[in-house]
Amino acid sequence: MGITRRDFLKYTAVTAAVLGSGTGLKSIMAMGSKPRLLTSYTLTNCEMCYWKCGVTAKVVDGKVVKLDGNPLHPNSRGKLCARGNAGIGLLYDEDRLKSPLISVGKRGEGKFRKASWEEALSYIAEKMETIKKNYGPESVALFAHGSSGQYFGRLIHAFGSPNVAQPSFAQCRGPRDVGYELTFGENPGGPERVDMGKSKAVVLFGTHLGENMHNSQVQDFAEALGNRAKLIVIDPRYSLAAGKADYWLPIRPGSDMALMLAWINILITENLYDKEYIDSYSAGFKELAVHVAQYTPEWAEKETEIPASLIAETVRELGKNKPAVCVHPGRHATWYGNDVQRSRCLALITALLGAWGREGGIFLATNASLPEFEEKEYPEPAKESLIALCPYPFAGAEGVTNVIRDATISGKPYPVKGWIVVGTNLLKAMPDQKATMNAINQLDLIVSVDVMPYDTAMVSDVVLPECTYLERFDDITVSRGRSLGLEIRRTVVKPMYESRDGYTIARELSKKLNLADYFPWATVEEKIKARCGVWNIDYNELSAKGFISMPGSAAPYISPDNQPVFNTASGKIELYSSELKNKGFDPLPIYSPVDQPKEGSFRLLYGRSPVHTFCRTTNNKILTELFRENEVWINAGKARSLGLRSGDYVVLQNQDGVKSHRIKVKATQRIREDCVYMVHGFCSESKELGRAYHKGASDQGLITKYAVDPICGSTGMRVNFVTVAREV
Ligand code: MGD
Ligand code: SF4
Repeated sequence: MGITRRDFLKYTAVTAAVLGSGTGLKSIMAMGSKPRLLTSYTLTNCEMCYWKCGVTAKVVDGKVVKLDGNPLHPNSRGKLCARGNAGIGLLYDEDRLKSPLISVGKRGEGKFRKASWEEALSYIAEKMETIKKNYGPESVALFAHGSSGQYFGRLIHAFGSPNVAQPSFAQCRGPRDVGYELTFGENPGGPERVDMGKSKAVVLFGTHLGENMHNSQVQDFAEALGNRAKLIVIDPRYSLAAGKADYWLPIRPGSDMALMLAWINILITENLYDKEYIDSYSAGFKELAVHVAQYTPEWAEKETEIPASLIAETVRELGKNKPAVCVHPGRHATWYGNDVQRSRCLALITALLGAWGREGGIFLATNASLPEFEEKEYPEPAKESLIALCPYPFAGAEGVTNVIRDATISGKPYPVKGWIVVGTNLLKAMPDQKATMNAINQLDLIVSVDVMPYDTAMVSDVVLPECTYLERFDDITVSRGRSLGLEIRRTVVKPMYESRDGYTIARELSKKLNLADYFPWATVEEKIKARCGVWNIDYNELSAKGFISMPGSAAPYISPDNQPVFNTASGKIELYSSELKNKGFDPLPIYSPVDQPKEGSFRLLYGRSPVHTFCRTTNNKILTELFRENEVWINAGKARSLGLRSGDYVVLQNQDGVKSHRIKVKATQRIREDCVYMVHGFCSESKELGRAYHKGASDQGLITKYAVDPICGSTGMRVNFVTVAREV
């Protein structure tokens, strides 16, 4: 093989170091011919979206060459989606942030100079201290999304501010979670506890599984289809899932609740509901029955444009297959501003079918738990959080981004002068970009911690380059599915350029703010080891497997020995919500129609591509080869009447006169005449992004109007209308 003793010792030393650090499952030397390759495999998890699939990363000579799904991990089961495979495209993206940057010139001009970490962190700390002195610590707020948010959450709470918000609540699943919590006392979880692999019927209201790509959930969906489960898809667009459906109901946008209420009516009047389940576990059935009597299928036909006979036929399928019916709770639920009540309707249908806690429906979360891992407690904040003071009583612990934005603009109930933005591109995540910029312009400090120079980073005062998920450890994630699961993220390759991991950045900043006590571990790996010690978990096993499941979980289904617990006011499934009533809201969902587009305009709908995650992948070299720019779907007949064909470029203009960048037409029969559709997240304004800059059109740019849900403060974003004109 032509290997010298010296070579052998060198390679075994490296291999031992690799294995000793827990990095590799095995190390292979391809010896003899040149070049000599050292291959290792590291188990970690993905952050190309927020599903956190388990990953096996193959590294050859220090370069990541292949990512595969970890077969032991329940979210991947040996597979990754296209984005997961394309993590290498993020790691080696030439446009990555490479060093800390400090803005020069006017805010938003996008002019920066390089700075050392020492200078950048001192600058931030000094500004934060000045804001604290002038206004109080609560005047610095954190916006975060993704794994690194937790470290900055710790920092900001230690600093004395209670103001933290994530777009994953107010622009995403907030109203859904609240609707289910009000009904069942808990939300359907993330990953959602949908038992589709065992379902006899599956219902998708707007949930476009397959385009909306969450790995294991799509695998379960495929299993349901393979088992010939009845599939009912309600969507104004013939989505990928609709293409597999037994029933596609092309509903008039905004009228889903009318269909749901009519279904509830039929379930009750035709005795299709699970009487025994409802008698045992729920409260308020009589009130619900009286309330929905008005919502007949004939009435719903007028609202939804779905024939009454089809409304009845589809719900009878559900009644026939109960309780093994999965009415998918959805995820991105911020549609029309009545979103908690619409989500409540989904929860009520699930309850009437007896599907909560039943095989094929929504399975129960494990009741296993871990001992408390004690960390230094935060100081009591001097002022209540903006979320506690806001007018939305069910705003939730994850915070409401728009509440903090509003307070920043108005200065009420108290001023907000500093934003720390971690792993979220607020200008693309929140509706009304003008308002976001207006708020940013009121600030004394805005800091972005990001991997890429996306839009919000480009309008920040200081930009801190975080390394990608393949270059860092992240703290243990505890998931509550069928069992209690523990997973960690591990460093696959060393951080490139001057980038650092989120924990280190937060810890170094804490030192400058005299808050180092809150970060006693030198690295996040040390913290993980400490947690493993307290929980009596073998760190080496966790590292080697990437995911471990804790014993002691209860069965996921209701049985005589496994009775469900409902953490509602009554301790029952609240069909009639006493909590809503007490706060002055309708205890039972009431339908009110939404505005419809005027002649010549279309409702703007948006959704997902299976190969992109919001904006974060739009510069990825691999993924842009698959899907470079979004298209606008327009009904083929309407396109013809406008003289447009697929491939033509058009400009959209919304009701407030805001115009989009050019976007390609997709003329198709697969969408109703009253709406147009595009994939969310495209058209970055950042010139630093070679592939994402001005590619396609930005849905968010056109979403100048939004409808706030009065119950939880989330922003319904499907309330904008556009006209379509050929690009000139
Ligand atoms: P992303 O676009 O995934 O999510 O919106 P965002 O929270 O903005 O990522 C934003 C930023 O994270 C990018 O700048 C990316 O470079 C950075 N990033 C990626 N990886 C890392 C990392 O490891 N560390 C750090 N520090 N940064 C990283 C999502 C939000 O948007 C959500 S959850 C939903 S559901 C809503 N969807 C939605 C929609 O469908 N339509 C419209 N119009 N608006 C929406 N807003 C919401
Ligand atoms: Fe990564 Fe895809 Fe899993 Fe998301 S669903 S974590 S992108 S592999």
